[in-house]
Amino acid sequence: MQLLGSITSPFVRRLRLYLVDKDYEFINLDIFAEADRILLTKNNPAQKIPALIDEEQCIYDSRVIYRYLSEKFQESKLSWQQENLLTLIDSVNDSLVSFLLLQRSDIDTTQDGLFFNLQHERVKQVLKVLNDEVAKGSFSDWHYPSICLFSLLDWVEFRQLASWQHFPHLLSFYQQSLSQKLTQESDPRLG
Ligand SMILES: N[C@@H](CCC(=O)N[C@@H](CS)C(=O)NCC(=O)O)C(=O)O
Repeated sequence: MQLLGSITSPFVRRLRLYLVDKDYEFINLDIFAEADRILLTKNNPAQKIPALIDEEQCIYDSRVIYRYLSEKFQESKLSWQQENLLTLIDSVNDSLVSFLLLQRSDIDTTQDGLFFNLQHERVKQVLKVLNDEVAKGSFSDWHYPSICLFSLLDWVEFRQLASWQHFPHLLSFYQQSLSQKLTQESDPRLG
């Protein structure tokens, strides 16, 4: 199995953390460089990372890749509540990936405009809910939703796209997660 991705992507890191004890090859791409872009496009026409290659099978999108892998390893399915938590985490991730690309296109993401205001509102609202969910114990095990939440929080801090450190439960969850296997080695700051 090969996982196409990058060291900096939070969507890729979640799968690297999930696959910690599994046998696979991580292929680190620079998705904006021509040669790597050709490889990416060949394996995922949507031109996004991650993509997973398992013999003849190629799977796109971290959510679908997780489903594929958890079936392959015969693990139990996520509950609907956990699926909703993943949707919340992905919504913040997607908004902030858009912001990062806008910033790299020299667009001011702090401006007062519908698109920008909607993303800011979503990020604020969802982080608050995730903080409450940590307090309720929804992330007390190091399962896939926890891996995804940690990957998001660390990436947001690394890219300085929003602040979440004032949420006490998110902060203690983050600090505790740093002791999990591979979290240091998969640090996006190494990318
Ligand atoms: N829903 C996708 C999102 C993946 C995604 O947005 N990946 C980013 C890197 S963090 C990407 O490839 N962006 C390239 C682009 O938007 O052109 C997933 O969960 O895999």
